[in-house]
Amino acid sequence: MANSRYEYVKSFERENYLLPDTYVVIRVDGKGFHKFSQHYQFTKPNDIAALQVMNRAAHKIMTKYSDVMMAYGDSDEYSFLLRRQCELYERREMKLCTLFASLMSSYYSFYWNQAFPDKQLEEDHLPVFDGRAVVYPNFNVVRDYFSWRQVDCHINNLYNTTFWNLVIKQELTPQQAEHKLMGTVSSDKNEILFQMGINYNNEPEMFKKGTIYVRELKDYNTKDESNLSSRQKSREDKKRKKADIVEHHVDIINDDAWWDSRPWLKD
Ligand SMILES: Nc1nc2c(ncn2[C@@H]2O[C@H](COP(=O)(O)OP(=O)(O)O)[C@@H](O)[C@H]2O)c(=O)[nH]1
Ligand SMILES: [Mg+2]
Repeated sequence: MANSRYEYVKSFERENYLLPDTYVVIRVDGKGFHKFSQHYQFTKPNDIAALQVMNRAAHKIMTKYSDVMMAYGDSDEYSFLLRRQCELYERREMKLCTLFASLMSSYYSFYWNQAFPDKQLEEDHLPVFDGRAVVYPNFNVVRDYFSWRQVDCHINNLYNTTFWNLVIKQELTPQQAEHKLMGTVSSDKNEILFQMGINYNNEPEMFKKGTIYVRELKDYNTKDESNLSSRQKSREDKKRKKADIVEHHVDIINDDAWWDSRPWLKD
């Protein structure tokens, strides 16, 4: 109903347009997954099938949105890197955050049903995700952002692996295990694991490194898209849509070659 006397209420709406020409990272995080994972009896410390549900949801989001150049996830969170010149929804922050959080919630539920046909989702224990967007001014900070998330994954996983092995294998109470780990550094935890016959290095890469999805462009020439015609822009978008989205479980913190061989992430 156009021009009704009520239409003035629209003028109360406010919108934040994410700064142009900056890298956007949207991070989604499961709400109350500590409880969620207990309720559905996730394997401790890592539930492969549940992590794969996260991964499939993130991969699906990347296939739908060609502006997402890479994604990194572990535990109940995923970070999506939108290319610098992304114009999705005019870079409206609320639109993007709510969209990505809903996509994650819906796809997670969908793939959950496939992965766990005999663990029906219950109305009081549904998977829901929040979302936030941050803009970064240059690619060094973007790299540091992903390093930050991967370090977090490593620290949490080393702690959780040690903690749950103390509880499950050594039959310590959670309080005793927590006490034993208090004030320990990484090498102490490695040693405690070693004494239980576990070499942390041999733990699955997905647990230690998290999951990285990259849109792998072929025959890429560095381009500044701001100078392209709309036809050329849509041709570039077609290439992004056609590109393979490849899963990795590698160290992206120190590997300059890994980043340098994917210059399109920067452009
Ligand atoms: N057992 C188990 N728990 C997990 C797994 N992935 C995530 N979680 C739980 O989810 C929590 C996620 O952390 P965080 O987002 O900080 O907590 P939240 O506020 O409860 O969602 C972890 O602390 C774990 O309790 C898993 O693979 N196995
Ligand atoms: Mg959470």
